[in-house]
Amino acid sequence: MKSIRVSIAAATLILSVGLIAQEAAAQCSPGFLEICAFDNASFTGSSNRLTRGFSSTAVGVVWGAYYTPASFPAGIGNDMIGSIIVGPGTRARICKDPTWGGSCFNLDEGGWFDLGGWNNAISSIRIDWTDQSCWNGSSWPVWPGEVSVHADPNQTGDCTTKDQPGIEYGNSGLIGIRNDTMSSIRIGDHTQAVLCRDPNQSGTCQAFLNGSPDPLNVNLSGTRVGNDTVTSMEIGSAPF
Ligand SMILES: [Ca+2]
Ligand SMILES: [Ca+2]
Ligand SMILES: [Ca+2]
Repeated sequence: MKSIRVSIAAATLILSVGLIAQEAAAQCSPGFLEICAFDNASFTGSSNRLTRGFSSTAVGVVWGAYYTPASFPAGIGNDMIGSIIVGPGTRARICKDPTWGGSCFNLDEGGWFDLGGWNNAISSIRIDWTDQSCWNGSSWPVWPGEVSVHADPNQTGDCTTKDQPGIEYGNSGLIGIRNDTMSSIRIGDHTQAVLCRDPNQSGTCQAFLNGSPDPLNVNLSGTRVGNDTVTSMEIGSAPF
């Protein structure tokens, strides 16, 4: 098994390859769609799993969006995490402030990350997965009932894929990218995305319908809902 250990300093990344005894003894080992977060550096101290599959929020279960420390699992507190292991097929984004604010950093699959200068700072965590990820450019698969959202035009910049039809993503925390930054989306086939400027599906809203058998790329600049305005969204089969 190959493992990649990364130390995050203020502006530097140090990578080395190989398992050491300490890593092999880590008390938490993440599976697919999971990460393990540890209180201390070097994968020690109290720990718990954060998963793409489930994360409870104030409004129910929204997958992979730990946008506030209140949604972190037991044993994981605000400004507490010292190291993280990312499971296979999984990616994560860590931010120093809640709701994807402050400095953020992307963690790739299978990595062992000592947070270094980011120790005791993390306040929001997003879990993505690799085979459905928008991180690698504009040709990733987006399936029916899924919409990827992007901070920059032409399906670039920070992004995540939303895949819970009928769930009201009522704020930017639940959507998974910083508020009022959405500039483009990619809609799965026979899928609809309703985007709104204000929280909880209010304010100016616009439905984007993809009735074709292929994913549809949309830039929000020039649309009625507009660029860098979206704060809430809902997805469903087209039309709904
Ligand atoms: Ca913080
Ligand atoms: Ca933007
Ligand atoms: Ca807004």
